[in-house]
Amino acid sequence: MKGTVHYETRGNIALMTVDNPPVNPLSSGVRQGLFDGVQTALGDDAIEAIVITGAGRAFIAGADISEFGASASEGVGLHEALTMMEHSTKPIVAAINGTAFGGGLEVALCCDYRVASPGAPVGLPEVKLGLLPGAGGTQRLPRLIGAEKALGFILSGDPIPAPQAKALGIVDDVVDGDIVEGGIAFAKKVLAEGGRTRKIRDESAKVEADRGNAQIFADARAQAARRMRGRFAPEMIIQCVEAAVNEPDFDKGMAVERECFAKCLAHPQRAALIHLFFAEREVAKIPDISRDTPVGKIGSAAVIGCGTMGGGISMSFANVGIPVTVLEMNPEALDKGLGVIKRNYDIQVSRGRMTAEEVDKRMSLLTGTTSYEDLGSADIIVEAVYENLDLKCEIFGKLDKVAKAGAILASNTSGLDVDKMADATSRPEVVIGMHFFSPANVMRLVEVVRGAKSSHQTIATVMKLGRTLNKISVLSGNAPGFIGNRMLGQYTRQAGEIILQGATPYQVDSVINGFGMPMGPFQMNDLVGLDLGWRARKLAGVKPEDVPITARVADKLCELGRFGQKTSRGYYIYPEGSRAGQPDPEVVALVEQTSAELGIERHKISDEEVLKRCLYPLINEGARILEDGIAIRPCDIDIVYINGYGFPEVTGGPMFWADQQGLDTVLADIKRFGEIYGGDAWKPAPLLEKLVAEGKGFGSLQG
Ligand code: 3H9
Repeated sequence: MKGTVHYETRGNIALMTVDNPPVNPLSSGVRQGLFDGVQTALGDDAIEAIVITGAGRAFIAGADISEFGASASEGVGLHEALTMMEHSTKPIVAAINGTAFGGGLEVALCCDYRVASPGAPVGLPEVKLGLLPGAGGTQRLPRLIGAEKALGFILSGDPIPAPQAKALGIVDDVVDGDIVEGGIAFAKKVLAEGGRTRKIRDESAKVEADRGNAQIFADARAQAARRMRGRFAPEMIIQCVEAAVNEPDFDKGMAVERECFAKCLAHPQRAALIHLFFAEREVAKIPDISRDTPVGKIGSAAVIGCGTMGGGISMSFANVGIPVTVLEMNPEALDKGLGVIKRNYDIQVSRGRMTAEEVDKRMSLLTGTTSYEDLGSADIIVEAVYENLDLKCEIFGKLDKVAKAGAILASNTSGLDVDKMADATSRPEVVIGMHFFSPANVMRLVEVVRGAKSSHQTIATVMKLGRTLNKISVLSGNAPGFIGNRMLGQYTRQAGEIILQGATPYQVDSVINGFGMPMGPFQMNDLVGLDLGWRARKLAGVKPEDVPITARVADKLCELGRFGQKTSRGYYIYPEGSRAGQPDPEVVALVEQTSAELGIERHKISDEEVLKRCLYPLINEGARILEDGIAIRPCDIDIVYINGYGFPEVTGGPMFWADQQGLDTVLADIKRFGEIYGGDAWKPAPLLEKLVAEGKGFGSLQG
């Protein structure tokens, strides 16, 4: 059995300490320990009250998530343990020493009283895992604090600190100092006042006051539709709280909760979101780099370039209190770049997300310079100039001359060869790629690109730095496009082909939006700017007949001055000040004309085909990326695609989604499209064929 609960007596008090490192989830041994401990205390006449606390940094982090979807677990169930507690005739005090999440808070709600350390966060984050509080939380919390507050708390899934939980009525007291002593003192006070138990299940005043108030639930549904579009769990949560309010019999409400919990448990979103929970933690683990590899301290940073990317990266450092020196080519560019940063912060102030003082503090961490000599004291220097390998190599040569010994030299490249940059220095072991995503101060993903000679310490330091910057770092091998952009290339090429063969850009985008991605490929092109590729082709002297056919429409739009959002016209028309584009019949005519020029006969393409043709090449390329060792595990690809490219969270990422579709059906479609359309995208990756032949999925490669 996993985990345990220590039982000891302190005079007339039984002290039970949950012990299941590192965060005390409710694994089999903990459930059994809770059941046995309360039973023992009830059978011991010398014991008058019980205190339950947690060992280490958590009280209880919730149910053991790794058990969901697994085969039936051993020992007593959580409900049995909670029933034992709830029927205790001796008062139980939860002494919440640290994190009390999900089932952990529900254990506390089964206790008669709750006291907490000031720093202990409490929350019901189940909704984030596609679940609902299924150990009575949806029934007990409304009885304790009323339906409206309970719904807000459960639907947000966000934890709150103990003092706020006290103000809401979730905990009875916040205790400074030793929480176990505080819990025991509270228990003694209860005993001194007559030893009354207090069962939340028997309290009905709050839910009776809410009974018949349909508005509470209408508001909750409207909020869920706005903030959690397409999610299954919120509606289940609302139905449970409705039952708590409208069903006077507590046990009948519990039955509704059980039914709704089972539906969530069986839903593919639950499996996907729990996959993501573990994946986010897994990507931090690098098989050949031990967890105790020493990491360097990053107390200061420098960023080369203060354009869109450089500015966002500089903000990311300043946001977490790391001073950063920003280098630009001349004072005008520097002023412009710093001005944009200030304006971005001011927008946050106008939206009430930041105070003017905080802006001043962050701006004071930014120092502008035009001299490389000023970068000598930085612990890390991030180069963020535009994508040109020669220029980047030249910059790395300069950095080699000024950077202090041990400083990390990173390139914010989206796909160029990091080893070439390392070769431009005398210290390739400290050179690494840090591919931020735009806007860099907002987007969570950083692809950390491992050069052939990047040292373990450099990699470990930069992976950790990502976490410090409140981002998620995924390690990629050094190959063109790394993980994300290599896959994106296949996706955008398909989208380009599909419109020439018969779909419109608007059909493609709408199918991708319907799948849950915030932007389709053409909306994304309009945002990024169609002129980037067009200009690059012109500079390189590419002849019109040599332009890839999938770029022909974009180039024609550029010839018309339609560069995308920046010119209010691209694939879409953007009315003054709007980012929501409107379809344009002229663009459809242009696409049709291009098909005719290329001799491509247009035909109707179904939405289903559009979706498969956009997404399956991602999976096929993902398999190749795994074969090539560019991504460590399938889940690394899932994290990249969700956090960098807007793949919907509820799918678990492209590789997890592929497993859920069935790799055999994915492969069959890839082969079918290959017969019809040909091309590299439809040559099945050997790994995909191997997995299908073995009857396995990408999940089998997780290790
Ligand atoms: C629930 O309770 C359902 C009930 O309502 C109904 C039941 C019927 N289970 O995050 P960390 C592992 S649903 C199993 O790096 P931190 C984690 O994988 C649950 N394992 O630490 C990692 O393993 P490894 C509702 C868990 O300090 C290690 O512990 N509860 C669980 O940054 C350390 O985790 C939640 O959703 C778990 N519940 O953050 C809480 N939790 O070292 C989920 C963690 O091998 N957990 N692990 O990679 C968290 O939010 C954070 O882990 C926490 C600690 C804030 C607790």
